[in-house]
Amino acid sequence: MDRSNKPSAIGVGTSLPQPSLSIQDNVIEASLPTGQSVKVHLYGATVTSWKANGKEQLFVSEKAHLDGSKPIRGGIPLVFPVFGPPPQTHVTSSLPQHGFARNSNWEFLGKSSSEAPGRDGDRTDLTVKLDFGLSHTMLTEEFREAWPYEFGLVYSVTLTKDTLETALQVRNEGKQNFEFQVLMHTYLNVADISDVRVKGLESKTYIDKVLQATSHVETSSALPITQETDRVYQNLDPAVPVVVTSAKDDQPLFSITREALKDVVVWNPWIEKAKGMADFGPDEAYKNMICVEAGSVSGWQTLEAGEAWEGGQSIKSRL
Ligand code: TA6
Repeated sequence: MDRSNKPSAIGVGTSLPQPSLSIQDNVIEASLPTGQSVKVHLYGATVTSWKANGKEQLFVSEKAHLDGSKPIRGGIPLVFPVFGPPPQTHVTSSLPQHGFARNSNWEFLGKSSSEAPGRDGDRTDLTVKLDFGLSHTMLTEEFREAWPYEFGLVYSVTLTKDTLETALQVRNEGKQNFEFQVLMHTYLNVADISDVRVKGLESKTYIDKVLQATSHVETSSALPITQETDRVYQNLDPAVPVVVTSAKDDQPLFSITREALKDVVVWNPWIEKAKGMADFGPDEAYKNMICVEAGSVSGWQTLEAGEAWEGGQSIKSRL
């Protein structure tokens, strides 16, 4: 792992109380003096908790495997270098669904804190950034054989008073070009899926994986979720938020903006698929989650030897 880019701790004024950090059983937890916290499992560099306004913002299945035996069902699993079942005629063909990033052991590279101007401008708020690394030398032999490229990933999880940001840097450290897909498979926690609407998708083209991957154009300005939903919305302006709102008062629950990620997947397994996943529980939990997943999955990013790519998302909660 090229550690030259290891973040140096950015000193903040001693006037502000520092973020707290704990590392235990391969889980990194950080919290801000303003009460927000984030938890990341080194397995998959999977964010499994984001608390803000005193509430858990992410959904994690009660039956999720947290022992590294399989990808964690919930939080923010990281999808790389392929989204979905790998194409059988592609170099990723022998990788598992969604690639190897979410089922590999990452290393914690360090924490840095910084001050950001508060929303009302007259005070500074503390932020904390956690960096995680994965390189080809850290993969299992199975994964290395399945995708024989020299790469380096640095995944940054940044907690601020109002947002959670996740960003991935992909570096091609070898001599061969490679192509990849990437997605942040975010499971958002909602009180009642029947009250949820998703805005910012109107007039966008999407691939509907429930309808044999046929192409459609979104006509709804506030998409309800009333059945199994598995849609890849394509070529969105990353700066235009996708907003999860409450139907009863039209209040925003989550607002997601992206950088370099032009696709957004909306997924809810609904009743039958929820029952069919052994690690999804309780069965009724489909009512308390919606996946809104920022990604670059409609084609392939090509990275030439020595090149780097960066992309990420910023989620505002309970605005
Ligand atoms: O992002 C939606 C999706 O691709 C669905 O098709 C469903 O497969 C979901 O991901 C969960 O995939 P997983 O491999 O985590 O069971």
